[in-house]
Order: sequence, then structure tokens, then C-alpha cells
Amino acid sequence: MYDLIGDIHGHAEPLKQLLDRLGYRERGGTWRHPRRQVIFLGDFIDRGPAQREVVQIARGMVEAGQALTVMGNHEFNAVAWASEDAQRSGAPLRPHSGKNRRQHQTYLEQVGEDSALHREHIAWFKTLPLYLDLDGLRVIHACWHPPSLDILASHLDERQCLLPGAWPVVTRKGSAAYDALETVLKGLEIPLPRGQVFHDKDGNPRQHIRTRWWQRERLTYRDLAMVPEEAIEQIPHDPVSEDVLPGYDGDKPLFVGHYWLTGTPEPLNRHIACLDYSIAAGHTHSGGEGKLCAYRWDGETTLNLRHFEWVGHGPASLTRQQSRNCDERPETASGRL
Ligand SMILES: [Mn+2]
Repeated sequence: MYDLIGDIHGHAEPLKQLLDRLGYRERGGTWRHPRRQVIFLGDFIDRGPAQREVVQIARGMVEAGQALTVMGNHEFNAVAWASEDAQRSGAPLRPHSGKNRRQHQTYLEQVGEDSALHREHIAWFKTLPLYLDLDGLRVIHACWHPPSLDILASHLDERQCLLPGAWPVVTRKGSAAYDALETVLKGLEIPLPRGQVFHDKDGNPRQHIRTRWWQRERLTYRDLAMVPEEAIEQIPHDPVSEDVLPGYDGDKPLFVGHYWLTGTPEPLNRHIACLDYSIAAGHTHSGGEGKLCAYRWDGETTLNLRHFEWVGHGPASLTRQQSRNCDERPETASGRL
């Protein structure tokens, strides 16, 4: 059975606390559980203070058969940043613009841009599948969107990894494969009606909104929009046409990350859980604390609120977790080697 872990973004201490809480122990440099495996939802890097250690832990578990993983948009971007397009005289697949560099800067500093370790990471990121469709559950970073998965199929190997020749295609704006890749790794975005725009938290005008794509009912743009709180008033109440939303057939539970949720972790609906609870945000603007979130999956087809686990940052949450660990699993009080 599997323990699913959401977006980590370079926060190694919460990751180790969460693994410990889930019953994993570090032995010989690799975190293991006698009976369970982790599935990571991607986004190991960018933002946090210990990005090398997070990659080391996750990669070590994957290579030792203790974990599976999918690719997050941040690993995708990292590969594209560090790869050249042979058809365009060696230009990077992801432009080295100021905005793109700022988003990636802490990773580049921590890993050392163009270092041997950087190249090792990039080689590993390229091996991460875009999705997992296992017996009993599905995993993808942002959006399970069958039309996009169909478009991407010819660009993937039998493990759902991008083929080497696919990278120049899926990073080229304007191709169907680019849009499909964006949808599965960054979520389903839809244009606002009549060319309307809203302004994001950096003041940039945006024509497209990220959606709660898993909603099935007929809803308005405002109902579906995942935009910063302060921007929601700018989103119109017009109804969205029904064919826009893929829904989800719900025949297996689906786990995603990516959405920077806040509050107390809970399923999005009976069959879909998002495990990204903004660990990289520190204290969120709603006053809550960012969390690293997991779900202990025991084979159920309907998600169970009690299977969510999480840890936060800082001394308060550490104390709470330690006392809870002592209450529930006194055998761990002796610590680990
Ligand atoms: Mn993401």
C-alpha cells in the first residue's frame, strides 16, 4: 500500500518529520517502511532551503524501490531550463528570462548551476513519469485530463516518461502537445469571457484562470476560478459552458498536488485529493500555517478524511507532533540511528 506525499519544494525537515510520522525510518541513508511505499506527487525543488537534500531523499527512495513519483511542473521547468534546443541553435528550451530565473534562482544557487550535481538532478528529473495509473489509484501533478493524456501518448515511453525527442515539442508554445503538457502539470486554465482580464498578486493582467477542474456541476467563472483572494471580485459570474470541464470518472481515487491549498487537509470530493498544502508558503496570508501533507492509502475507493497526515514548520508544530508520536507510537521514542 502507498503513502502519497504532496509538493515539498525544498523543505527537508518537514519531509523527514512526515516520513517518521508515517512510520518510515532511515537505514543506510534510505528511508524505508517494512510494508509500505511512498508516492511523491512532484515539485521537489524551488523555493525552500534544502532542495538538494529533498532530491537526495526522494531519489534515494525511488532508486531503492521504496517510492514511486511523478514529475511536477518545477522539475519539468528545471529540465527545460538546462536543456538546449538543437533546432534553434542551442537556445534553452525554457527562456532564461528574468522572471524564469527568479522562479528558479534558489535552486540554481543551492545546486550550483551547471555543476555535476545539477546535471545529475536533470538526468533524474527526465526519468520521472508524467502520471501513474496503478491498480486502484491514479497520480498526476495537477490535472487528470484524458484529452491531454491522449495528445501526449505519442511523446511518452511505456513508463509515461517523456521521450528524449519530445522535449523540444512539448516546450514550444502553440503546439497541441505544449497545451496538453501545461494542462496535466499546471492545471486546466480557461480564458475569461469577452477578453476580460484580472490582475494577479504581482499586478500582471491575466486572461486565463486556473480552474477547479474536478467540479462537475454547471458553474460560473467565479465558482471555478483558483485565483488569489484579492482577485476574486474581478472574475465574472458568467456561466461556464459544460463541455469545458473534464470532470473525473472516479473509478479510482486520484491524487494531485500543485494547488497551494490552505486550511485543514480534506478530500476535494469522494475520489480526488489534493495534497499540496503550501509548505513553501510558511505562514499563509489567511493566517494559517503551510503544511506538508500526506495520505495513507489502504486500498479504499472512497477517500477517508482520517487518512490525511501533515506536519508544519516551526517549534509549535514540532512539539505537537512529538507529543502525538509519543502518544501513538511509543516505540519511536527511542529515536533512530
Ligand atoms: Mn506544482
